Amino acid sequence: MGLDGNYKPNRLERFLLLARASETSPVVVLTKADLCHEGEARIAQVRRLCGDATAVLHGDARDPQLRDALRPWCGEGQTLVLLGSSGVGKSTLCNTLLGESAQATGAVSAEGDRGRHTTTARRLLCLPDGACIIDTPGLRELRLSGDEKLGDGAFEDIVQWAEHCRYRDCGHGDEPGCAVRGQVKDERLENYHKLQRELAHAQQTALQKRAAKQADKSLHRELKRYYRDRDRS
Ligand SMILES: Nc1nc2c(ncn2[C@@H]2O[C@H](COP(=O)(O)OP(=O)(O)O)[C@@H](O)[C@H]2O)c(=O)[nH]1
Ligand SMILES: [Mg+2]
Ligand SMILES: [Zn+2]
Repeated sequence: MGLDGNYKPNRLERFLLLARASETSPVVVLTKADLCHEGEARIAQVRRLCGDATAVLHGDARDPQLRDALRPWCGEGQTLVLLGSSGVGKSTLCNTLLGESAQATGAVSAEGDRGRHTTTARRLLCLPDGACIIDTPGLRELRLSGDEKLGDGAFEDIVQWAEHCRYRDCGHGDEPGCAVRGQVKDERLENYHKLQRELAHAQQTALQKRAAKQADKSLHRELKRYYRDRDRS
């Protein structure tokens, strides 16, 4: 994620959930540190959000220092996949890790638009220290598959606080004795609820979705009949 205009903690929470559910170890790389004045505060926010188990690195994607910082993940037998919005510097980071310009970046060259090469497909590259890296085109959307666990990604703190709520099934809405509400920022709690709804939907089987849709339809028919009869009388 970029520390510039791309910065959005909600998106990161979603990415972390997906990474954990796929049993990969996420490493957060915050790029464009050179372009952001609020860098320090944002980095601290991301660290809090990720917890101690997830490495958070930051810097200029073109800077070899970032390659040194990523060295523990770049050895023989390791495979890396770059995930992030378009333009955050994935291909740039790839080049930095390669130490040569093997993957085109989005910089517009002197030839104008014809010189513009951005990533349109996934590419598997080999890094000097032996790891493989997959550069991907930016993701416009990331939908949960249903296998994710909310407590297993970016929301461990919420799950822990929830144990102190008065009610076991507390929804952390306006229930009395909720231990989560006072501890977690509103925006984060909202995103948690949003992802929770999305997850519940993704976990429905195709059959359940169809049944829910049928129930909606028949309710709709009932209503129509009701209004028609009422208007007649
Ligand atoms: N200033 C600055 N520019 C960056 C950084 N990372 C990437 N860029 C620039 O951002 C543009 C998009 O980078 P690119 O690697 O193609 O992004 P991708 O779509 O994620 O692969 C290019 O012009 C890069 O030179 C960074 O950390 N700092
Ligand atoms: Mg790219
Ligand atoms: Zn609660």
